[in-house]
Amino acid sequence: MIDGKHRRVRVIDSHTGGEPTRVIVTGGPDLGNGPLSDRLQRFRDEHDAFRSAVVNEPRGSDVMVGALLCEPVDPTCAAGVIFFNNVGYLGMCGHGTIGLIATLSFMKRIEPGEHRIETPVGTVSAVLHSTGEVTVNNVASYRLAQNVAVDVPRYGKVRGDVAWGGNWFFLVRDHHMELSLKNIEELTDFTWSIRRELNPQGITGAGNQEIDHIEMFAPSLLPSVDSKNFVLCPGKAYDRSPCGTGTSAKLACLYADGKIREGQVWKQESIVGSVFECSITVRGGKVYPSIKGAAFVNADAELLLDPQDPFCMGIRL
Ligand code: PYC
Repeated sequence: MIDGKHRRVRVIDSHTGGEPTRVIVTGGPDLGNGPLSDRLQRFRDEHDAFRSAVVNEPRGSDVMVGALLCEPVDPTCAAGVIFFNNVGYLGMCGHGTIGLIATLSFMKRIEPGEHRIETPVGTVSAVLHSTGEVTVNNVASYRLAQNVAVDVPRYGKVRGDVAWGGNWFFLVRDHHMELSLKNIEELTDFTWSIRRELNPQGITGAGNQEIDHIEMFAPSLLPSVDSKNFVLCPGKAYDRSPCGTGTSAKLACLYADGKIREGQVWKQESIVGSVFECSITVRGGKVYPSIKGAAFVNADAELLLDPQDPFCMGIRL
């Protein structure tokens, strides 16, 4: 909606385990009604400034993940969604899907039960529980390469697995760092240094796709929680949640190593102490992770885009 001076964009903000999601309810770009992957391409090619306006400073922050609510192609789906961040677009987003479902419930568009959601990388389903928690049944996840070595300046050879969980991840195999908030700068420097070396050293996801998320693990100190992680996102912000797609990639690796069986619960703690409860099902030889967490709506607002504002479309990175 445009009021003469401002373009108005209705957003609903939430956070999932500390990681924010900003759902664009109205006022977003018209991307047509083709498949979500085509609409993502159009978003990227024709409306990238809108992405920056919503999630970058001064309205947003490096950690904000945007979610453009779309009409689904398949009428049996509750919604379509395109996720984006401070530097680009995400195939899928686990914490963001939990945030989206909590938002649709807040808007009274859905009731507890199972809902299908279209994303650019395929249709996922999500169960809204009567407690308000959400279980996301993610896309098939898999390990592409095991024990890959990358030479990292100042750190030497680092080994890890390359896996898909809806985004591409490099899962660091061994390190000697403590995963705690007081070490954020060191953890960011280490993982960013790895990230910068992957492409130049020919380490990519399938079809040469860039690996844009780096993940580290350590034992959790919380009772009955299996693991704690640190996840570096594409724009150098770290995920405050345990990262739904990153945990999916981890589950695929655990299954490939025979360390988790179908139905077994795996609890993943984030660097800020939030926890996702996860499991896998195996169908047709493929691993399908389920990620359970909770999101809290914390704003229902209108963004005002003033064409006279020199930073109207955000400070672009
Ligand atoms: O939860 O999948 C996720 C995610 C990806 C990037 C930030 N969160």
